[in-house]
This record gives sequence, C-alpha cells and structure tokens, in this order.
Amino acid sequence: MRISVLGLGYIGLPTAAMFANRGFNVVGFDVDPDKVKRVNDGLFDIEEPGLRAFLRDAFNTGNFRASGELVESDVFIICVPTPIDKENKPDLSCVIDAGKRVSKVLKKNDLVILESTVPPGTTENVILPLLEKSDIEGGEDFSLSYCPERVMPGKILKELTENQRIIGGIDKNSCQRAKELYSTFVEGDIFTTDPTTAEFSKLAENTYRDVNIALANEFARLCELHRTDVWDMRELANNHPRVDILKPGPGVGGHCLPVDPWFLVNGDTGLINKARDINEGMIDHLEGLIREHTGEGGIVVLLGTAYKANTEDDRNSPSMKLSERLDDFDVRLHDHCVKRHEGEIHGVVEGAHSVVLMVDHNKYKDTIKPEEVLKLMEGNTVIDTRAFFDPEEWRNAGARYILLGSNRL
Ligand code: SAJ
Repeated sequence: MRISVLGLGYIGLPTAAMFANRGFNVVGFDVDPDKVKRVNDGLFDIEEPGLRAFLRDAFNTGNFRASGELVESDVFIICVPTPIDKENKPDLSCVIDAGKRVSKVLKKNDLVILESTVPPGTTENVILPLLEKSDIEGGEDFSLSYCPERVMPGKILKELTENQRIIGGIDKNSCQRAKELYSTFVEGDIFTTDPTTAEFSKLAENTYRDVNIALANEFARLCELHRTDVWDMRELANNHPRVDILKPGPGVGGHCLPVDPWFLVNGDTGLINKARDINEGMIDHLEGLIREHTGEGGIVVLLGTAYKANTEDDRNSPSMKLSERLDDFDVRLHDHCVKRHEGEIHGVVEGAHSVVLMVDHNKYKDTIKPEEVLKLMEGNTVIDTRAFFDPEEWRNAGARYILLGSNRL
C-alpha cells in the first residue's frame, strides 16, 4: 500500500516516518524543493527529540523518500499549515492547494485524510467538493476522513503513538478504513464520528485551555487591584474538589493555543474572542510594569524566549512580542533551551536595570543565584511572571522583587 503524506513539517514528517517504519511504502510530498532535498539528505530544521534517528530508520527500511511530485497512491494524508491572517481569519490556501493536487491523481477506492487544524465544516464543504469529479463520488468511490493531530512539540513521537485519536469520516467506511490505518501504530483509543464533530473537538480542546488560562490571567490582574496574591489565592481555591484554576503568566504562546480559538470565533465577540484579548493583553500589562520599574532606556533582561518551560520552541513566544514593544530600551534575551539566545547568564545580567523571568525553565533554578545576579546588575528590579523564584531570597539579597498577580500591602 502506498501512502503519500502532503506537507513535511512538524506533523507530516514524523507521521510519514512512522508509517514507513511500520512497513508502508511512503512518499513525503512537499511544495518546497529545498525541503524535499534536505529531508532526502537527512537534514531538516525541526528540533524534536528522537526524530533524526527515527527518520534515519525510515530511510533504512527503503520504504521512504521525499518528493516534489505527488504520485498516485492508495492513501493521501494532508498535513499542511493553516495559519491565521492579520485579521485573525483562517487562511486555508495550503489546504485547498493540497486538495486540488490530490484531486488530480485521485482514483477509485483511495482514502484521503485531512490532519491540518481547520474550521468546522472544512472537510465536507471545502475538501470533499475539490475531490469529487463527474465520475468519482465521495463515500461511493473514495473515502474521506478528518483525523486531527493532537501532539505536543517535544513529545511528538511519544504522543503520536500513545495519544487517543479522533476520526471523523464522511461515512462508515471512511471511518473504518482510517481507523484500521491508524491502528497500525496508535496505542491509545480511536474514536469515530462525523468530520465536523472531529474538527470542532480539536478546536474545542485548545480553546478550552486558552479560555481557562484567560480566567487565571484575569484573576491575576484583579488580585493586583485588590492588593492580594493570585498564587496563594489559586492554591486555596484549588483545594475545592471541582476547581482547577490554571496558572497566570505573560501570555499564551506556541503554534496552537494563540491560533486555534480564532477558527471558532467566526466574527463574533463572545467569550472565546474575549479570552484571546485577555491573554494577548498580558503583554500590555507586563510592558506597563517594566516601564514603571525601569529607568528610561535602561537595560532589560528577558529570561526565557521559548513559548513555555523546558522547550526550545519559540513560536509566538510572549518574550519575542514583549521585546518588540520595548524598542526604546536595551533589551537582552536569554534562554538556555533556544540556541540563538543561549549564553552565560552572568554576562547577560551585567549592568541590567531589570531582570524579568518569562519562562520557568528548570535550568534557571540552578543558574540564577539572587546575590550573584544582583551584584552584577546596575538596578535591582526583578519581575517574576511565573511565581518561580523565592521572593524572600530575592528581597533579603536587596532586590525590588515584583510578582505578577501579587500586590500585597
Ligand atoms: N500556559 C499558561 N498557564 C497555564 C498553562 C499554560 O500561561 O496554566 C501557557 C504556556 O506557558 C504556553 C501556552 O499556555 O505559553 C501553551 O502551552 P500549553 O502547554 O497549554 O499548550 P501547547 O500549545 O504546548 O499544546 C496544546 C495542547 N492542548 C491542550 O492541552 C488542550 C496539546 O495537547 C495539543 O496537541 C497542542 O496544543 C496542539 O498541537 O494543538
């Protein structure tokens, strides 16, 4: 059985390698000739634990190659990007392009699977009409399913096999065929439904998290106003058996949470839209705190440029947005995990007026010592956005320690 995977990115590449390693004949298709060449040379830009060796295994089976030409196959899996435009509207151009390409080589009995995150209704209203021709009808002559990817960067290979999967087929046979295919490597449960429910559930998962983080961020700002501490309050409230308040912070980064909720918003200004505003607004709030506590044009160090703890992924990271805002300051970026921001911590904090902890990487626990850092700094402002440091330790060492979401008298 030949499988073509369209899009050799974060999801397509590991998925293609996975099927090749399970004995399928796999062609990884990409529109970018440079990417095709690099993958065939075993070179690619994704920093994902284990992926390099996994891809090498795939090549060694003799079952895998990358290509700039989409050839006839039995299965097509579409894993192309679906970004949002400047107005936060979904940009489906890559998905549409992929659908058109598949349509040119589609034949009877093929199975088409869409994995890209899309607005509800896309599989049935956009992809299906692109694939149907006068002599070939969806369900009757070919199968079509929506199977969202749900893996987390840094754990892709583990989560590809261990996570549960949702399959939304346009008919029973489409569900069954996709389920059989994924069962060759998925160890978690596989649930079947219709395409729109599957599309919606993927968006609902990430929107649920974004809205809950927005509530935590709203609490943080209210606690500052009421001169109390969100972190203590949260711990107390979370003792309730049915309450689980998430952690506030400098905003929500990554490639999923700041994007996926917009696929549901669809022009309205309700809760989901508001939550996005609150999370994005944390950057304004933090900018205000930094401006208030750092002298004009001073040196500001942002510790952590990844989008969250212990990852090297810096897509949509709050630190990158914040550094653009502070262009009238001398901003220094540091991150143990992000290659271009690595460096010796003492050199980075030397002469700084403010140090802002943006990401709670474990490594900062061992490398940041309050007395040593304060001795090197010009000012003494330390802003902690994650309740990561020990306030007493910093204050005893002479810091003006400011904790996001806390403003006790
Ligand atoms: N964050 C907070 N407070 C919290 C938790 C997270 O501010 O209490 C921030 C993080 O610092 C980060 C952002 O939210 O900036 C996103 O981090 P995350 O761990 O919540 O989510 P992602 O984007 O790494 O992965 C999510 C996951 N979805 C859910 O947990 C519902 C993952 O399972 C999905 O596979 C992934 O999106 C995806 O690709 O859709």
